[in-house]
Amino acid sequence: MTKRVSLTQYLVEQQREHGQIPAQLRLLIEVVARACKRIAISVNKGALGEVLGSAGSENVQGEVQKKLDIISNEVLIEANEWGGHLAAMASEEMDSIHVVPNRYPQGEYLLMFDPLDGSSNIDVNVSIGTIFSVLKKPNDDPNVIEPVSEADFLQPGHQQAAAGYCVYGPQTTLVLTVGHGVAMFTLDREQGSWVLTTDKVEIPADTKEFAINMSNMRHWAPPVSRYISECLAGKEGVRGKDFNMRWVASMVADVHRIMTRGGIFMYPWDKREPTKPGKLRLMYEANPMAFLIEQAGGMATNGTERIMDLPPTKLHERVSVILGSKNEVQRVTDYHKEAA
Ligand code: AHM
Ligand code: MG
Repeated sequence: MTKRVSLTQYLVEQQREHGQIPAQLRLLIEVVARACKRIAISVNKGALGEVLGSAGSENVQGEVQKKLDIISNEVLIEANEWGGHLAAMASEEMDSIHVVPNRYPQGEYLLMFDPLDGSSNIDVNVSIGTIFSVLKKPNDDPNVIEPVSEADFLQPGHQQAAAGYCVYGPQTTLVLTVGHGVAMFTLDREQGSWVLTTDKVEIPADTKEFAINMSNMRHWAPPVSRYISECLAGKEGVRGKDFNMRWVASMVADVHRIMTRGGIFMYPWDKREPTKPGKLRLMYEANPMAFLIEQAGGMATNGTERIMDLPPTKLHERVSVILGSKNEVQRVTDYHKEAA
């Protein structure tokens, strides 16, 4: 029988090999992974756990919150606030940052999350997920402990210490990077443990599969329309090959497919909301996914710039997202540059 490697063992070995996973970061990742197990239990119960449907409230972006959005947010906060590894948290579902209460020790990390991505898929029993990103609290003077503020979170994605997502689908899978490649862990439900099932994930540079919400076609910018129409033209067109389309409408599930077999995912800026840079959130969705995608050999841009180099100006900032197989993302990015 092959030896099973647990999440803890993987992290310990990463630390030995690269010496860059401080104990606090290891603890943080394990706590997030444990919270994801609890969220998975609620997701699996569905109607039996009375967790489906709307909570009757709206988040800061004016989106209707589902019961599971709120439950997942609370699970992540409760699990993380007492361990001493965090200074503060920020979530897609909260207006402002949640500073670790005084009764607990303050750690040096900042955690950001989209507690339950793909909310529109909750009630229809389609894959959903949790996305998270970890930054270090900036500290100019090690002798002075500054109170944590929202400005501490506004760091570009390339400064992330770790990022990951958990997909609640037919299997519950945790996908993680601490900056040395990407690893996937599958939840063994009987044992309650995360088992390493794929190490060193590699996204093929070429693909014949794209993911975009086609119903927005009439609103797209010309470079996006150009790219997709060339894909749709198939073998007879300039690309000379047939493309397939897949769209789950849960970013986690769409990105997970790309992590598994390649592809390109786009949620580009469109004319519906001309003044907003895009729909997806930079801090909770785009940056962590961009970090994972790049660590697996892929590419992530907003059409013109690398997502992880964008300087955030506010917590709930939105961004245009194009990510996945390198050669395709490069092509769409080139189309944007040519059109500029
Ligand atoms: P959410 O965080 O409220 O669930 O919104 C994000 C989701 C993404 O997972 C997905 O890519 C996108 O919204 C789908 O949006 P739409 O169906 O409006 O095109
Ligand atoms: Mg989301």
